[in-house]
Amino acid sequence: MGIAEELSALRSKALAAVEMADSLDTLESVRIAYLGKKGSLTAVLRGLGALSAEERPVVGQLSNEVRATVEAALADKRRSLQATARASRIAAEVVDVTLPGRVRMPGKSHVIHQVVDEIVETFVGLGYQVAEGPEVELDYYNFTALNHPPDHPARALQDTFYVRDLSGERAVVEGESDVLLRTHTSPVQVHIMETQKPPIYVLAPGKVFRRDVADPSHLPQFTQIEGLVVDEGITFGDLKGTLEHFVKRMFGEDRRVRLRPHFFPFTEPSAEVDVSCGICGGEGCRSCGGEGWLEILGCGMVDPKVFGHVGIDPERYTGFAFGMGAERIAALKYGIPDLRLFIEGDTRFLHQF
Ligand code: 2NL
Repeated sequence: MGIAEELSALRSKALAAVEMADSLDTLESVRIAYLGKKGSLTAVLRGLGALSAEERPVVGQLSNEVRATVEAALADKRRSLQATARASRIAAEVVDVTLPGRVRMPGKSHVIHQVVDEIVETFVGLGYQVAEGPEVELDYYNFTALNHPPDHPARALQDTFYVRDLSGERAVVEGESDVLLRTHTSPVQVHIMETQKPPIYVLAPGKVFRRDVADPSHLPQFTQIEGLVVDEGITFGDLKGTLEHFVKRMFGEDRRVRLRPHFFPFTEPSAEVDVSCGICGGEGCRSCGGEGWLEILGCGMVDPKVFGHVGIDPERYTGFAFGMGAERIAALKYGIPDLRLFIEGDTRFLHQF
């Protein structure tokens, strides 16, 4: 076969290969195979030197035509493959505007946090400062300074979490005070009374720990909020007025407050505080167990013995204090029958608030 026949056979094969190519990658391999430096056309043209002077320009021109034809076919095919690729990409990217939107669950403040914030705002509005302190405390600040006798039942191992050191022994600081998880936030207020002079108006929210088994009305860890006022001329009437303001802000203007005598080691006199039932208004119904009243907090006038421990003159100053569980307040506010729901982390429950 002469070189001219070889060139036209090569053209047919190259055009057929271009036509067959089904992707841009295959098309590029076809180009390299026929027109590349080591391709078939170059190989055929190597025979050019053996031709006569008359044949050479003819064959040279033919080879240019073959190259131009194949290049044109390659360009056509490239455009068509690009158009196909683009069309299928667009088809794949089509947005179905009739699809329902994706449901998003943004995080939110925990209901207990919301309730704490609301209580804090009420007392900040009355001029109280907010104080926090360590969750690990000394027996002295948690019990002794608060007038708990050495044999008080709350100090028992069954009721309080005592911290152990690395050897497993009960941790003791300076050879005298046991280390424990605070059972109330009162120690925060003891620290305040040690370091600040009256007038003191302080609210102490935070986690507290008691060795209870969780049930509908008890949690081994809960959020306590205590308040303390120390000033000249503070009376039980101030305590009652303050709590009435708080209860109406928290539960509604139509709710009433009732105090029942009680005992706490750190206050004298002491009382437990009830709010009238929001369902029956005090008549007694199923939701308040027929009582008409729901217990919400404990309070009293600060025992002078507590002032003695922190160096406040009980002849000059009097004070009141109160304490409540935020989980219990939240349960009453929202009618939740089991405190454990607040700590289980079920977002179907928590996202309601
Ligand atoms: C409750 C009752 C109460 C106090 C807490 C207190 C603090 C100091 C001095 C005197 Cl520093 N008292 N706190 C007083 C009465 C009751 O809490 O039921 N808590 C969940």
